[in-house]
Amino acid sequence: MATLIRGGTVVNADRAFRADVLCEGDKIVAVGPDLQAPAGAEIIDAGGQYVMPGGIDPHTHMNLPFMGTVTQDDFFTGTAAGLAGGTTTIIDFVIPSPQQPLLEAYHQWRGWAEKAAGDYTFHVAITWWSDQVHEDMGTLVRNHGVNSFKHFMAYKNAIMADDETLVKSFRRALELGAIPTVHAENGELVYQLQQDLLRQGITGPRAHPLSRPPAVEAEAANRAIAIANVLNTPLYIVHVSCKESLDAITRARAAGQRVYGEALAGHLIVDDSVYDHPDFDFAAGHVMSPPFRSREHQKALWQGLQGGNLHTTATDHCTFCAEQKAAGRNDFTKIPNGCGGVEDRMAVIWDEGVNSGKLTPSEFVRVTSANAAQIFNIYPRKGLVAAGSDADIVVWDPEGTRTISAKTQFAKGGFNVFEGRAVKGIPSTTVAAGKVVFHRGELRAVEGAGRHIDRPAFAPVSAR
Ligand code: URQ
Ligand code: ZN
Ligand code: ZN
Repeated sequence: MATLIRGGTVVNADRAFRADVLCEGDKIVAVGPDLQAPAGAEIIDAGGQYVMPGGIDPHTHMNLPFMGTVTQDDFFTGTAAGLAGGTTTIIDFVIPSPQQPLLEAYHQWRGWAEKAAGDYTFHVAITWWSDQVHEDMGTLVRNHGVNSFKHFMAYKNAIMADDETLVKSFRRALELGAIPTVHAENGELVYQLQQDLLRQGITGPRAHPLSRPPAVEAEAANRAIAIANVLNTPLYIVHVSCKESLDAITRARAAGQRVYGEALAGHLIVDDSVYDHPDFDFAAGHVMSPPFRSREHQKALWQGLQGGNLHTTATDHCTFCAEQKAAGRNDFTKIPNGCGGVEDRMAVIWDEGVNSGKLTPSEFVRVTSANAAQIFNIYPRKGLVAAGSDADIVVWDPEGTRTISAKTQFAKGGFNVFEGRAVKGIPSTTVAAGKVVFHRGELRAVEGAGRHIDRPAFAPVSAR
């Protein structure tokens, strides 16, 4: 089975150039001018379009059991929605319950992911600590292609990692050549501010951002950076939402520390005025953590991407429907935290980033695909259009337009934080593992076609 993508401009993180792309099986076999199509090949006309590496979303939660319920998108519907938006690989999360053996949780998630339509791989969360957790981290790195371990510094009385767990886990990650990642919010401060607000009778979605101000995120970002610095580990901070956290990353990087930052498409576009909306479903639909911030923070995050202090864009795709969000109608702390975005990430970042001149097409590829591939050690298999790389490609029509709406999306949950946004620049075709899985609005995702992607450990470095 061959696919020839003809007449386009290939855009990689380093350069853009006119070339055809020939895929055979699940690999790119040739990139160059005037390639000939083998008999029976599917031909994609990419004239006037960009041919880019398939998007990598390094932060999703398909089929997540959370806050007493389970997300609307499972691994099939979530990855299929990603394919429709040009994202061909997701990095999801195994999140063991406290005291749950890591390997038991890992195999549970692997089972759920077998229905995926696109490629996937997992960060594993460290939500508790024991000698067995220490051992299991080694097994996951050596035998299961895990090279990143997540730590929730928020969600007290649930999955929050305290400082002892952070220090022991970061140290273990270093021994194993794996990278620690964090959800940086001070869970104790969130909890106390939540109780304060409830005591004052402030129970609606508007209280959500009041219980998690930027300073609560920045404290945790600074603390994680300090721990990583003392232990000499790299650090990846997920969903950096505010200027204060970005400034902490910028300071650390300027001092030579290896810290990476992730920005969510939602946090780059949506501001906290959504919480003022009188309709509960609308405001609750935007409840996620960290919350959407006031407008100056979006400006700072874009500058972070432009300046190289934020490295990847993600979505934290974690969809709940209105009925599920209504669990918190009388108590905002019970609104399941999470929003969608896996289907729209690339289009909104192109529309807001490239069309405005903030990002070049190559910088767009860097922050939607190549950087995530390099940071999590699957480059150049992923994140590059070149012979030998996986045939994961998005043909991007810079003149194409669409209006984003929950009414027309493939993702589940019936809500979209980008509702009504007209975007210019959209995928015309997505190729995953060499097969056309999306073409001009027609989704051809196949349940179970996605593969688990092993991510090798980095060369272990000596602890200080
Ligand atoms: O915190 C996360 O990343 C997960 C639980 C999704 N929910 C959210 O509000 N971000
Ligand atoms: Zn998080
Ligand atoms: Zn998340």
